[in-house]
Amino acid sequence: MTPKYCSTLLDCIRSGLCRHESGVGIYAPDPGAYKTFAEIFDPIIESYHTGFKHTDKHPATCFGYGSDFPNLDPEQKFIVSTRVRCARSVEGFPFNPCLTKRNYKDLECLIKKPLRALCNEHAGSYHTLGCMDSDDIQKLVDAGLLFKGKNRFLKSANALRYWPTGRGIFINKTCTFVIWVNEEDHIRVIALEKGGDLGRVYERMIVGVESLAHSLKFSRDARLGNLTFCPTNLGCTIRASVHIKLPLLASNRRNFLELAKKHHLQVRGTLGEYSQALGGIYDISNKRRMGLTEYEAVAEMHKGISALIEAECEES
Ligand code: ADP
Ligand code: CIR
Repeated sequence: MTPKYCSTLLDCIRSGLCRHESGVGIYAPDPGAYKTFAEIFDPIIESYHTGFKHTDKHPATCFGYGSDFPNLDPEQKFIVSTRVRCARSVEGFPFNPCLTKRNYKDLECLIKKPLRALCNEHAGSYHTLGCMDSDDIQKLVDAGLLFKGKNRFLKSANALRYWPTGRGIFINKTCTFVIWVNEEDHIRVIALEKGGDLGRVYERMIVGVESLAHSLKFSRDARLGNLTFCPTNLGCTIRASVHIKLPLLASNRRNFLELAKKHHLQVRGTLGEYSQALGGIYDISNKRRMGLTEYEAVAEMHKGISALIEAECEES
């Protein structure tokens, strides 16, 4: 039987109430909240994921092949680095605000097991946040590999309880594949590297998440797809991003954002959401994740970034 967590509407909207600068301002404290409070979640989902109606059903998983996506910037003129991530929740566990200290420890233990089986370029080591040196933590955060501990939106959503219990990071030997454990979601699978080889990065992420799926059962809803804490990450959960410099295009911010929007792209600052574009480097990614497969989400990003680069070239 599915456990009942008795989350309230207040539990869902706490972050938006506390943080008026929120772009979304709502989280699901447990998977059931998406159904219990569908009246408030569904219009937000439809708006964020552009047109995914309450009558729509998210498609089955389809990763396709990374080799379909040629390098976005073979001459290395615009793209600093490329990153693709997806999120997974472990079936049978609620999301952050409802997790007990015991749950965090059990989840970490469960997730750590399949990490030992990762091999070849994915092989690496797991580090429990609570056992890490603060200098090492800072170095990983600065390198964009580790989550920033004190995210104000997560704090106000009651999602940082018992920190750092159960939180941690797996890193491969070349720092091109990492897994975050128990930050915003139970699991974030991330592949990244310098340059614009989106296909290669995407393939690395696929192999990683498929390896975990051999031993872990993930939470999935017939209509919403993969279940995540934040409604913006539901569905295929993919965020494929580039750190990119487009100085001419970005000099007219309105046109730049309009073109990004036309291609369903989201523009963030260099250090993530709500940060600044340091040295003119933007984080640009696909925005929507529902109603389209993993493959289609990455294809949308590939097409959009190609269009931005083309527009930048036309300006010169
Ligand atoms: P997410 O929701 O995907 O976890 P965030 O905006 O919180 O994204 O960013 C997480 C981290 O990933 C940040 O440190 C950010 O700088 C880094 N990051 C995002 N995209 C890229 C990229 N294309 N190349 C390198 N680092 C990236
Ligand atoms: C907010 O409401 O702004 C934060 N909770 C972050 C929401 C996720 N942002 C996004 O665009 N993917």
